[in-house]
Amino acid sequence: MPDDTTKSGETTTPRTVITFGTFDVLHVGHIRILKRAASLGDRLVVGVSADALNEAKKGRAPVFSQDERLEIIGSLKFVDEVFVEESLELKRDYIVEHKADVLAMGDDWKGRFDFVSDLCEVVYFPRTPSVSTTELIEHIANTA
Ligand code: C2G
Repeated sequence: MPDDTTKSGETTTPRTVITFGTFDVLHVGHIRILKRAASLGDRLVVGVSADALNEAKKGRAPVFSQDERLEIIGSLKFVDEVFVEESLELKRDYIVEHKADVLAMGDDWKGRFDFVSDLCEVVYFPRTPSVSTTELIEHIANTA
């Protein structure tokens, strides 16, 4: 879809949604949050956490490297662009750089990004209960 065209085919500035995550061992919770985020606009840009940031956030290396997670998320039909999220402190820069109109996150981050609401809309979606990468890793470790 040409950059200056919205889903309805009008030539106005497409509404850009941005979201962030590690998206390691991709599961239905990740898919649902990405689909919901995409439904808020015309294009979805996803900041995929760098391996180093993930170690800082979760105290362990991700199962899939940042390049693999970038490839996985970038191949999803409702994702238009991916980039590496190097730091949790660069939200304002990433929003400006990608001309985001909306920041969408799961509600486990509720309120944490309200500080950018002068730049864009901030939306928190309910997390998908009872599925998480950490639980999946433990389950696989226990049943392998
Ligand atoms: N998520 C969800 N339901 C789950 C698990 C995750 O809706 N069962 C959502 C999270 O709320 C988040 C996104 O999926 O919006 C990615 O989750 P993670 O991969 O765990 O990433 P996280 O550590 O939350 O990184 O700058 C913000 C961070 O990069 C977010």
